Amino acid sequence: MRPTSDPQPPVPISITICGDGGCGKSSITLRLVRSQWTSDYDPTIEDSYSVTRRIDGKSYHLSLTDTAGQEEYRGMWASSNLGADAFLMVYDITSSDSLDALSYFNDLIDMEAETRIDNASRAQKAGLAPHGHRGGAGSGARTVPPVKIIAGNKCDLQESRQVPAAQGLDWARRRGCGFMETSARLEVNIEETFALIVRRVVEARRLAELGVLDNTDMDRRGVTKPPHAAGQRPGRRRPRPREAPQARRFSGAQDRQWRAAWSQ
Ligand SMILES: Nc1nc2c(ncn2[C@@H]2O[C@H](COP(=O)(O)OP(=O)(O)OP(=O)(O)O)[C@@H](O)[C@H]2O)c(=O)[nH]1
Ligand SMILES: [Mg+2]
Repeated sequence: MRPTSDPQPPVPISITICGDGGCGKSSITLRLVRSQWTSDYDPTIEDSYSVTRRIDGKSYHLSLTDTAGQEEYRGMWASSNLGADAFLMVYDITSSDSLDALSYFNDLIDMEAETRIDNASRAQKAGLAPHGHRGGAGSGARTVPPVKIIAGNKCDLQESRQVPAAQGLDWARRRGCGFMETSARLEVNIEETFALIVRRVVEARRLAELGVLDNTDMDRRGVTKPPHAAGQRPGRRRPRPREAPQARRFSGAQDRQWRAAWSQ
């Protein structure tokens, strides 16, 4: 019997998609999962999807959680959402407020990253193997820092743009995030954004396997690095999440020309 071309089961990766109401989280997700587009807006409470993709010769099983952006549904934002391997933080390039709203999620994710680094450090001291995505040895606590990618969505609406690409990129870099501009409507950088996420998760896991907990290169490459990793002592200094932003509603999509999408 000939061996099958890909005997390995797909590598699981979990991704939480977050951001302000109406910025396009569901539209990006449905583009990826079902190649679907609608200009209707139906606010999400929480939806889960899974999809398999082949990237760099390997299969990945992506479990996606599309979360609520509208404030009235944010109570549903379960702590389990914070257990993801990666976070896609979406804003709308036609709304500066939607970029500001990402600070709330970024603070939550950085707290989670801090916890994972503490777990990894404890596991290392106890001589346990790093884990966090395959149910490895030890206490079961997650130890691989989460990957953060920012998507400036609706880049087809150039005439209504409020956030220049350079501003989005700068915001992302300052917080150790990767950056892409996307359009769910015109299907710009959708696959590319998820491929970037997969590559960064693979890299984060590789570094964790090597026992790299505190690495400036990790930060530059868009892997979350909480404050104390820069050399300050941890001291459990947890940033207080800012107040959740006001819920906003968007009308349907308007057709606009888009120029070249920006990615780093
Ligand atoms: N022009 C344009 N419109 C978009 C794009 N992505 C989403 N929209 C529109 O923006 C509106 C909101 O999109 P959703 O995907 O539902 O937004 P959401 O972030 O999931 O919103 P919540 O579930 O409330 O958090 C809808 O009318 C979409 O059609 C895009 O890339 N371009
Ligand atoms: Mg939604």
